[in-house]
Formats: sequence, structure tokens, C-alpha cells
Amino acid sequence: MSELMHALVRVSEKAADIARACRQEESLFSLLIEEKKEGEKNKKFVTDFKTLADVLVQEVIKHDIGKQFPGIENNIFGEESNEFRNGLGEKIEVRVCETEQDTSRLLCKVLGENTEAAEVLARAAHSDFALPDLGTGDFSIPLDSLGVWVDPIDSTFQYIKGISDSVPNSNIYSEGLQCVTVLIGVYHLQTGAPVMGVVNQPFAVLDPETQRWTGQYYWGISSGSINVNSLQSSAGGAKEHHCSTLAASTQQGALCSVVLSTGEAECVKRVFLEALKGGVHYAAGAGYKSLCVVLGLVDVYVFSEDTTFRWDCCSPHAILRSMGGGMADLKEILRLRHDGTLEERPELMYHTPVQDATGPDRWANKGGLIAYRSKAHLNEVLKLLLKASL
Ligand code: 2IP
Ligand code: CA
Repeated sequence: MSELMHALVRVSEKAADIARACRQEESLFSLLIEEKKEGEKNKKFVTDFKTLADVLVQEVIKHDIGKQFPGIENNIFGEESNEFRNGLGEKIEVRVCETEQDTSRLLCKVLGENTEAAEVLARAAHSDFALPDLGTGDFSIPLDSLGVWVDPIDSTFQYIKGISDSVPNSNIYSEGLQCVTVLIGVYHLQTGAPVMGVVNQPFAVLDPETQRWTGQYYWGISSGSINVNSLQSSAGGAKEHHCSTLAASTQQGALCSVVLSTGEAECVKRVFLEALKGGVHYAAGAGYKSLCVVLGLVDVYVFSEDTTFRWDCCSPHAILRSMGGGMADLKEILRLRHDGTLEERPELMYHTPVQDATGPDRWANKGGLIAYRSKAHLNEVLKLLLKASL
């Protein structure tokens, strides 16, 4: 299975490369934006956007992983449908073809015969990335017991806005390209538990001279007695400054900081503002906020609404589990606490849809979430929310 983790990280690097390539060329970027179809709309935004980059990235992930691990492609699920409509109103199914030339020809149709753009994208989709050994160690899980959730580009809104000069507060970016992530999470088809994940941040560091971005990736595996991640290993994508941030943070004990969505309910914001004062941060992107917890920039990420989805959470959830943390279903855990029955922790699950829901809402995290690295922090959050009768 270490090969699967390696393949996931490698394809996430390719995905990040495509995401960066699409942003460099403004004229190309504006061509790529398409409004989401009604049924696929994230109800949070009045206008939500789907980009060709989004669709292409998801197809590249399916293609590459399916090629190396035949059969698994049937269990790779994502936010995007691969149907794309070009300026002429033609419906085109975007996919990665056998050869770069064929992919380029297909993309050309989507791009209104913009051959140059199609060639650049096809080249990126067929490129190969060398990756060092991750140092995951050996372990085995039957491949046919695994499913994969992909969010090709999380925080599409920030991706489209493209702010590159956002200033961080306590190393946390409230907005900007830093909030964009590629999320690939693997879960157990039978139990729904997350087992493996990679979070790739395509726009992590901007070189002020060249104005070019470099990315960063983080991975984790949590399966049975195996719990490893890139933050504890010397290999992999985690740079040292991130590791030291984690070491300095409050791993155990008192709750000092939280990251929230700007769209969080006022009553929840108030609870944390009263208890944590300057420890309350706001940031865009469900993947990025989860990453802030993974990196120890904050203790927890709390979200009480129902507008995150399985594809937003599976990969960071696997990494958090590998650190001894997790992602709890907020409403469910509060309900159990009210009843005084809680010893177990109701975690988000990835294998069953929400009953009676349709479209993307079938895979919404209906009860909200609490992402945490330590159980002590989770308990502190619950105490605060219960005290406020939430
Ligand atoms: C979105 C994205 C948003 C997030 C929302 C996700 O995914 O991560 O930023 O809202 O929950 O579904 P917020 O930033 O307020 O947490 P996408 O960009 O892929 O639609
Ligand atoms: Ca998302």
C-alpha cells in the first residue's frame, strides 16, 4: 500500500502543477471558467464556478491511479462531473486519452479551438513526476476494499479570485491562493473510515522575484496499528518550519485557538470569541482550515453548517487520525453528550450517502464538523458548545 500512497502524492503534484499552469495565463484562465449547473451548485454561493482545470485535474487523478491500480478507478469519486460545455454550447466529456495528442484534440474542442492552450494542458496532464520515497514503511490493505474521494481544487472561489498578496495573521491566510488545496482521501468501503490522505497546497510560497509559486504537500496513513504522516517523517513534502510549528503548539491540554469559516453562525463565533479572544481565526477553504489544524497553526477547526462534503474532509481526516486526532460529526457528538452516553467519538464517515438527499447534498457533512489533533481539545470544544446550549 505504500505504492498507493506514493502514487496519490505523485498525482497530487501533477494536479497542483495543472492548477498553477492555469493561473499563470490570464487569457487562458478566463476561458476556463464556467458557471456550475443548477444541480451541482454549492448552495452557499450565489454563483459558483467550475473550471476546466477542476474537471481535468479530477480526470487526471482517476486516469493515473486507475492505470497503476486497475479496478480502483471505479471507486474514485469526486465533486465534479466531467461534462463540460464550450462557448458553442457543445457538451463534451473531458477525459485523459491514451496519447497526449488525443487529449489535446479533445481539450481543443472545449477551448474553442485554442490549440496552444489545449497543448499546454495536455502536456501537463501527460507529464510524469519523479518523487522520492516517502518513507511510509510497508503495510497492506486489499485494494478492492478502498474508495477514493477527490476534491480537485478546493476553495475554487479563492482560486478564481487569485489574490497573491494576502498577508497572514499568525501564519494563517484568511484568503488568497494559499487557501487553495488539492484533496485526495482514501477510505474503507465497508467501514467508511478514512485511511490515507494527501493535502496538496499548489500555491504555498510565492517567489517575489520570479512571481512563481511553489507548492507543498502533506500525507498521512492511519490503518490499524499503522499511523504515519509526513510531519513526523524526514522524507516527504513537509518542510521543517511546519514541523516546528506543530511542536510548539498546544498538542495536549487547554484549547487556545480555533479556525472558523467567515460564514459560520454568529452564535458559534460568539462562543469562541468570548472564550478564546485573540485565538479565533477565520480562513477560506475547508481543506485549508483542516490543514491549519494538521500543521498545528490552530488547535481545532469547527464548522456548524452543512456545506462541507465528503470530498472536502476525507484526506485531512486521514492525516489527523494518523496524529491521534480526527474529525467528529459536531451535531451527533453534541447529541450524544446531551444524553450523557458518550464514550465513543462519532467521526465523519465516507461510505454512505445522506438519506433522502439529492445531488451533491447526498454527500454533505450534514451535522457540521470538529477537526482536532488531540482528544483534549475536542473535549474542550464540546464543553464550550454545551455550556452555550448549542
Ligand atoms: C468549498 C470551499 C469553501 C468552503 C466550502 C467548501 O469547496 O472549501 O471555501 O467554505 O465549505 O465546500 P468556507 O471557505 O466558508 O469554509 P469548493 O471550493 O470545492 O466548492
Ligand atoms: Ca471543496
